[in-house]
Amino acid sequence: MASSRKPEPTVPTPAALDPAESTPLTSSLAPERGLQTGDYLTTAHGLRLPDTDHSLKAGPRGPALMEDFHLREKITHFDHERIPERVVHARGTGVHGVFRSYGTAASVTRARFLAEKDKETPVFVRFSTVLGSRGSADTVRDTRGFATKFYTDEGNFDLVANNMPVFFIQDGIKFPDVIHAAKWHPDREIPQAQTAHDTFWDFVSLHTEATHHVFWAMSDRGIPRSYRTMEGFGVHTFRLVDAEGTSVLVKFHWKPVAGVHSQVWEETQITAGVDPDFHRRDLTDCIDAGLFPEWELGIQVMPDTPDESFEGIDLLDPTKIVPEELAPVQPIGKLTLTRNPDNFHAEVEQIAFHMGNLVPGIEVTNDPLLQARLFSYLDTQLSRLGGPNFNQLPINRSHAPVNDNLRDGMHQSVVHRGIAPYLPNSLSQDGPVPAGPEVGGYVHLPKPVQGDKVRANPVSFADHYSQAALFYASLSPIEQEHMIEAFTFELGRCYEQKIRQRQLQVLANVNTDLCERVAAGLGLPAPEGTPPLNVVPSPVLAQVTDRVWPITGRVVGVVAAPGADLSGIAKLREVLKPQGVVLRVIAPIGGQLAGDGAVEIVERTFQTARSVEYDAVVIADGAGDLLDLQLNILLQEAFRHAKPIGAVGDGERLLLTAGIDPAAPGVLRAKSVDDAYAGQLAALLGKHRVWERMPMLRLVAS
Ligand code: HDE
Repeated sequence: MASSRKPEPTVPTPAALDPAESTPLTSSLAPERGLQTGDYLTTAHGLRLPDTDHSLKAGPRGPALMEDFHLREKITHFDHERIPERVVHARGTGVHGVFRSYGTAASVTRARFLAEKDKETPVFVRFSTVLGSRGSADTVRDTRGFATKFYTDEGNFDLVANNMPVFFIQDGIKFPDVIHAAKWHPDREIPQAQTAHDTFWDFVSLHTEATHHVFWAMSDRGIPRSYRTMEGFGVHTFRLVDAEGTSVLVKFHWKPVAGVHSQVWEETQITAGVDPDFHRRDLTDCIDAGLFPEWELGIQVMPDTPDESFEGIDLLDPTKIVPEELAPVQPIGKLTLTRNPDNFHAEVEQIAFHMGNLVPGIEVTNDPLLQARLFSYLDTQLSRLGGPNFNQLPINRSHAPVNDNLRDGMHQSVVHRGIAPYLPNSLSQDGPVPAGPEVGGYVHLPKPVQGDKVRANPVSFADHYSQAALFYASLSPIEQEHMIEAFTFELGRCYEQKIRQRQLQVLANVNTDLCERVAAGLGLPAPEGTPPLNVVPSPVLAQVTDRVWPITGRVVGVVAAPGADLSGIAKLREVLKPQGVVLRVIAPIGGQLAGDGAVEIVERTFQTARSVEYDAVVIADGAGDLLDLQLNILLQEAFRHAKPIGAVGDGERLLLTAGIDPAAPGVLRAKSVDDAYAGQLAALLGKHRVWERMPMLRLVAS
């Protein structure tokens, strides 16, 4: 059959915008669709098949016949459908998009996709968690991967980033160790996708260079609301080179246009059970609805000095950031994600990123973590994708012409011609010739290299605490509270007292108050430490600020019932839909609600709705007398998770039924919905959560 089917509606598409408006901007796999042609079912080699439901047997009750080639082909292929999951970052999802350069990087790099103004480059982005297996939940506490393949016309450039700007270790040789410690215990393969266990805390308390990354992981950055609301960081320092051969050192940043937002801890745990695909669904739903997520790519630019340091910060140390106050992030382009994959295996599973996929004008530095990555990403694909020809897979193919002398190997799909795949040769008529810089050849900047052979770190790598202290001091009070709770929870889940004590000692060397409060939660004495003095915060690191963010892709649950005021719901939608907000009606039973000539489709019932799906919940007028335990739980959770709550008309009565104080912060009451009311709700959504409610909730809890 023809393969141009519409995507299956596995979930209700957010009704905010017409999916037909979501025009794909890129189509890197288009030619491959031609491999499935014709109208009839066939074998893999094109033989038409009349029946695929009955194996060939010796009589209807007899054994299957060995000669049944169709049975054998079908079962054999099925038996080999799975490939090894990634050794880290196994759980993830990916989408297509486009990167448009502002041209502002022209002064520092000759990479054309960055330097040329308004140049559009197709991309594929894969987001991931690090620790869990392929089927694990999206909302666990973890670092997130944010890997981008730019299909530039000078070859592929891969920016394999994370949502945290630092890493656990300073030298890649420790990577197997940190991952062995952070993943499940090898005897029973538990816990899945968790850092709250002994081996993780054993490792990080013994390897104190991990402290800064641990602080990021225990912060709200470890539990993002959405992939759309995460920053991305290249972590390492890279070297950019312009056409004259002048170089600068840079750090790459992805800044989400929607802002940086997180879930709260209890919410993540409920989400992991209710909808393990929460982040994947959120991303694909938004793209299907034409609500394209966007990020700005920015660079911090530092001089390329012989000591590769800036303001006393060693730029080769991947456990250190350069505060943006010292080197501002300069925007150089915009990423827009526009199209979901057609086939998860072919695109998301088979994409292979590699730190060595560079283009002229972008170079690596001697960061010892980056150096090990340059080996690992190529190597890991050999077992994951089964051989050296994975670059021929459609999703990995360069959009620039490829003319290599690599030959043969497993899964070779190119019919190479010619007899002399080597250089120089005197036999090829049309073989490749070496490309000098004048025709875009990649020529490494001739940096001098020298040194004694040693297994050692630079002295500057020895400071493990000052930037963790800087990060903690930069957070808003509510984020600091969350971090204290996170440390207390995670260490509370360890069995070994010595590990807790050792980690408390680490905390004592970062911040005394934090250490004392975590120790109090664990019922342990707080050790004495030597925390850094005169810590200068970097306010830009806080995610809870006064800023109001775009609310594209936010979901509002509207509780309604037969007889509810449907015109109020329509008014709410009229104001919020143009801002990209999706309204979902929740009612006692499915179907639709009708009245006064209006109709509302019920998307969730009290049985199928859970609070975690919504960024805000509004009770419509006429729903005030509903009595339902599940509904009460939904409202209580939304309230506990600091989400804006609305109560229109008699809706306030339902709040009281659920035990919610109608006068609490972030509870919007009104007789009816008008522009001003909808605007207030939009403003609360734009601040993500009603954090003012949190201290009150803590008082109730204690
Ligand atoms: Fe990775 N990492 N990594 N990593 N990493 C992989 O490559 C590795 C590191 C990151 O969506 C693997 O193809 C080493 C830092 C992302 O396909 C593997 C070291 C950062 C992804 C690998 C690091 C990352 C990976 C597993 C220390 C942030 C997912 C599958 C020297 C800047 C890519 C694969 C995707 C994946 C090795 C450290 C990000 C094994 C040895 C630092 C986003 O090659």
